[in-house]
Amino acid sequence: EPGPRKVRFGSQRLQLDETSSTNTVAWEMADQGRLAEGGIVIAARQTQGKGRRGRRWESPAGGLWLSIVLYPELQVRDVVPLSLVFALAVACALQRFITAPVKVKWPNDVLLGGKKVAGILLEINTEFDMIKYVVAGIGVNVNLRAEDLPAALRDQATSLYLETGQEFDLEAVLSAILAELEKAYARYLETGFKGLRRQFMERCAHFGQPVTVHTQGRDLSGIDQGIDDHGCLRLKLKDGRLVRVTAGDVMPG
Ligand code: BTX
Repeated sequence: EPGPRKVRFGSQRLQLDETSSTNTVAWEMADQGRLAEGGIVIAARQTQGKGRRGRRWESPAGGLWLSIVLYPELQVRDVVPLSLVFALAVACALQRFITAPVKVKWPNDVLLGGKKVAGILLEINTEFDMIKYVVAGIGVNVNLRAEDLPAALRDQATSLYLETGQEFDLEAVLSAILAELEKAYARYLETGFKGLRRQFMERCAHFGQPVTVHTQGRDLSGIDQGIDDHGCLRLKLKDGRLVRVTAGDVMPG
């Protein structure tokens, strides 16, 4: 049968107790050809968990901290929207466990009660515009207690435990996440962002609301108009102009 090959997520698994960053470990393994496509590196704790733009990601025990390696036959510009595709998949997976709505915030966050419960960090290794591999890092605050997070983060970060008062089985949450990621990835390879757009629109955090987007060193304020077929954020500026943003940080207001 021709058509896109199906990648199994979690086909290979390296389980670590503590590491600097699962993205760093997965990157090195992929470089050495030691991680099959869909293979994961997962750690109970990270000492140097990474967010985007050199930011830190708090990764104490009680969360899911994992990285998946992929070898997509795609252009770099078509790989970038994967952070949103994966955020959506994680949101769908978490929704299986809780009733409160799980939202997605462009381009890579998963929100619960308006606070960040999970994040995606996509790192792409390219050579002359060709993709060698992609490492998709996924962090989910599952059973974190308030005291597991620095005080400064408590009004913007949450966990499944903090929102529900319940503890969740990490392996069960992990299987749900891997299943949803696998499904979303296959769908994306088949249809591009188009096939996922509706699902995203149903889960997006700030649609129709005023937001400020920090992008390329400046702030753009306007109304969130959702995303286009390429996964770009559409923003209607105060002067009525419609702009598309490919990367940035969104804040409400
Ligand atoms: P981001 O740059 O969108 O978000 C980072 C920001 O989120 C931080 O600056 C801080 O304000 C806040 N933050 C830090 N830690 C947490 C937390 N545990 N929960 C909620 N908010 C937090 C998001 O980057 C991408 C995160 C990916 C993390 C995974 S974990 C496995 C893999 N390995 C690795 O080093 N990173 C990825």
